[in-house]
Amino acid sequence: MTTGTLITVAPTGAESAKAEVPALPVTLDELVLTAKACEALGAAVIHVHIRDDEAEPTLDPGRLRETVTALRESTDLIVQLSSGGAVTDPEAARLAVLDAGPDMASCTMGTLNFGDDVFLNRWEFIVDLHTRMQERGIVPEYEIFDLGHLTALQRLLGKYGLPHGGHVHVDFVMGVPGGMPGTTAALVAAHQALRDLPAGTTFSATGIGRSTIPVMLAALSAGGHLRVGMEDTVTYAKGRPVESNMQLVARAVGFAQLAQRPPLTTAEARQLLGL
Ligand code: KMH
Ligand code: ZN
Repeated sequence: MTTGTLITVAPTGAESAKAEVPALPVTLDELVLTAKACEALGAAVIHVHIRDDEAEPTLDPGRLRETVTALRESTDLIVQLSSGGAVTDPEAARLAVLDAGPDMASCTMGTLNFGDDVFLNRWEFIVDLHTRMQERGIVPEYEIFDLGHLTALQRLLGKYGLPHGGHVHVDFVMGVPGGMPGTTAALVAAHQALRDLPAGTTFSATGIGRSTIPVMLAALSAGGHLRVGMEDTVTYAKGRPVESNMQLVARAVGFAQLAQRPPLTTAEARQLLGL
């Protein structure tokens, strides 16, 4: 059944430097303003990475709690904290993200080369994240950077049970150097592999860099949902830097409307995700 489109904004990430991408929201004020504007445009979920006073990525527990509180006070967005952090973050700090009490947290389903770095996600770490989220009533978004990550998810759910709320939602993060490419063919392969997951599993997709548009179009036509934002895309079109996260959300909303799958409200999104 075709539904409306769940739109997630990933406004900051851990990879771009503020000095090189001045429009990147890095302070709490910038993040809250971005969140409010993206919600007004049609976003329902915000995938959050935060920065310190020097605009460097941080998993500082106090800042994370303050961020969750501020986003809840100012918006009705579903607050999804990144447990991925930066490639340099230790496992303990990534697990401690859950202490900030978000609605959702990401859970990456395997290790991969990440450009010149390695994004380490050991099996035991994944199990820890999954089971701690079950215990605390936090809904995971399983991040799928490669096809094998879906097999790992099937194994995880088979051994440790469904996530809190009972609904499984995955996000295909496509086009990372080291992961699956951001192509229609790869999206179709990933979509087909969802057959091995529980009935009703939903997916979002995002394409890094220039793969953002092909992935968005393929996801919409396959019944999927969309993640956009400056975590993944800092160039709007050839030679045109992204001006703001709102520009990317507005484009995604436009595509979703053209596909006759308009953005889900935050209430509809909570229902879809089992929140
Ligand atoms: N920054 C990447 C190393 C996530 O948020 O869970 C990991 C990432 C995935 O962005
Ligand atoms: Zn992220």
